[in-house]
Amino acid sequence: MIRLDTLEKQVKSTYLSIGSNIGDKFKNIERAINLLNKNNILIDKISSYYETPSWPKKNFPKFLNIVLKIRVELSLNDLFKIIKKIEKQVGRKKAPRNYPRICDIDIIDFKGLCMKTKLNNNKIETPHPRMKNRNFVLFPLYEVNNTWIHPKTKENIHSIINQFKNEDFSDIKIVLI
Ligand code: PH2
Ligand code: MG
Ligand code: MG
Repeated sequence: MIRLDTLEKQVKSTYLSIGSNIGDKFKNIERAINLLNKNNILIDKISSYYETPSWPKKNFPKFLNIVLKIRVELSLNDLFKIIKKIEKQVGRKKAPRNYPRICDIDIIDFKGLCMKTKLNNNKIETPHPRMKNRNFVLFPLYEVNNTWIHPKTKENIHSIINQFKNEDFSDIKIVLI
């Protein structure tokens, strides 16, 4: 007999990063989670809330970041569309790259696949091309799956985190809500 958990494992997990550094950052992230739920996105795990300086401009307000482990049967483009809709619903406005934002949702890993697509003016790439040196992605990702493997480089999450500088460890704090 096929056990149900064996079947479920066949739907490979997807990982999202949510960040906010304007207003009530915790509430903004909570709203994004509620809206993902309303869009039938199944959330398996939610990491702790992590506070880090804004990268690359440390003089911008600090970020609150989390990672979600989710399961979706959507295509990458359809997931991207839902995410963009939710960012707007939470209140995101157009701003230059890396500027403060109410809600940013990034696809970190889509079902362990390596893909590049374009939707309107947006380039979509998975795994996220700049994730490897971001402590605010890797630490919460480690918390939701400590056996995660980078789909492109095949490195495990331990060796990626081991390449971090001292600053990457001292700059990040878990925020108790
Ligand atoms: N997101 C960015 C740019 N810089 N810095 C932190 N700490 N957290 C983020 O989520 C973040 C950032 C672009 O989306
Ligand atoms: Mg981002
Ligand atoms: Mg983004």
